Amino acid sequence: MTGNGSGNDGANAGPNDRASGSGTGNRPGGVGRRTRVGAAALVVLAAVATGGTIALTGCSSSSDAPASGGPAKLAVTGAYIPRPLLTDEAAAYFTVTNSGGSAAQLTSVSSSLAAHGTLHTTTDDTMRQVTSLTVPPGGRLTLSTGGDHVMLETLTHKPAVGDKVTLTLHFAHATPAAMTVTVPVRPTTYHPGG
Ligand SMILES: [Cu+2]
Repeated sequence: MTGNGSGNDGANAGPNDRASGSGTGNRPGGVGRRTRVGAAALVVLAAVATGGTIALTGCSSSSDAPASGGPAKLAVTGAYIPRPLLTDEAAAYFTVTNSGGSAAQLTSVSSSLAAHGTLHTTTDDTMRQVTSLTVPPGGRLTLSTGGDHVMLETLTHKPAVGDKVTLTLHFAHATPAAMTVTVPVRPTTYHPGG
């Protein structure tokens, strides 16, 4: 930019505008009332124009977000406890199905049969305690012999085949957060469907 005079318009207009606005102080009351009516009419027109704009905006902003992320919806099936050979611990197996849209975690299991329960995975025939097991959305968590399982420790008594044992499963990211199931004690060598 070189100072060739084209930027002078704004600088010259400022003082003139301020001078022309100085005569508004001595307006009679009647004129003021007429001015308010005119202003009200302008407000109505503005509202109509604005309303049309809002309606158009509303139509164009509709979106079809994917229906993912619904809550986890869990069901427990096929639970059983093989009759333990030892008196101090037993295993528990079951399947948790998740028909919802979000993952949930099995975080602990408590039982009328044991002082406490722990969650284990099995890798290369080695059990490892874990703090949670995931139930994937639209999928299932299967606890079975040689795989993921619950260990019930410090048994209150040694159960017999045919006994019923209460298990309460505690979940994170699921409603309800706990589910109680009645579980049969099966023969030690029992396998589901076999
Ligand atoms: Cu174990």
